[in-house]
Amino acid sequence: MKVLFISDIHLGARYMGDTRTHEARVVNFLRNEAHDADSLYLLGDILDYWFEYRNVVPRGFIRFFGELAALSDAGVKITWMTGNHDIWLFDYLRDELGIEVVDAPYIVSKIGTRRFILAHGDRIGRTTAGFRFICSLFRNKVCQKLYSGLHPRITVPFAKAWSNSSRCGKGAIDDAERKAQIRTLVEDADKLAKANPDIDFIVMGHHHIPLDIPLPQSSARLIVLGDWIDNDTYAIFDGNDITVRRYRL
Ligand SMILES: [Mn+2]
Repeated sequence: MKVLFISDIHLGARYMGDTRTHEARVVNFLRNEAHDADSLYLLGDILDYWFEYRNVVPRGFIRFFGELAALSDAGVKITWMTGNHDIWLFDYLRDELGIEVVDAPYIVSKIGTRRFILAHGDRIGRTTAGFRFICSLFRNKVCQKLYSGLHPRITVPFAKAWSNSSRCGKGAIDDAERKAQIRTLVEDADKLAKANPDIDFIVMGHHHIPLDIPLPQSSARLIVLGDWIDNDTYAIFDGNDITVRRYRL
C-alpha cells in the first residue's frame, strides 16, 4: 500500500517569486512519486488563493491541475481537505478532476489497518481570536455569496496582498515562540487523540514545520507535513507505518 500526504504548497504565492519553477517542483514530485500510489491526500493550503465563481475560475495552475487529472484518471484516489488559503473550492475542481473535497476541522479515517485523524490544522493548536473570526467569515455562506458578487479586479489583488502580509508576519516568529507553538500543538493533538482513543496517527499541515512526535498521553503520533516553501516535505504511509520525507529532485 502507498498513500501520500502533502500540504501547504501555496501555489501562486507572490513571495515565491518564480511561481512556474515552484509549480514544476510539485508536478515533478507527483509525476515521480504519486503514479503508483493508491491514494493522495492534499491537506490544505495547496493553492495560495483560489475562488470558484459559478461560471468562471481563476487563471493559473494548469500543469498542477493537469497532473492531478492524470492521477485521478489513472485511478489514484485524491482527497483535498481545504485549508485557510484554499477554503473556496466548491464543485468545479471536485467535478473536473474527479476528486473528493472535504471542508472540516478534521476527519477520522481508516487507511489500511490504521486509524488516522486528518486535518489541515488551522483549527488545531494555537490560534488567535482574530484569526478564528476571519476564518469563520471566510467559511460563512452569506459572506461567500456577497464576495462572489464583487469583481475579481477588486478581490484578487486584495486577497494576494493579504496572503503576502500574513506570510511576512510568519517569518518574524522567533525560536521561543516557535517552541511555544509546537508545545500548544502537541497539547491540543494529545487532547484530540485522547478523545479518539483508537487513533494511530494525527496528520496535519498548516504549521509549516515537519514534525513526527509521539503524543505523551496516547499511543498515537503527531505528524506535521511541513511545507513546499522552505522544506519540500511530504509523508508516505505503507499500510503500516508513516514517515515524513524531504523530496529531492
Ligand atoms: Mn494554513
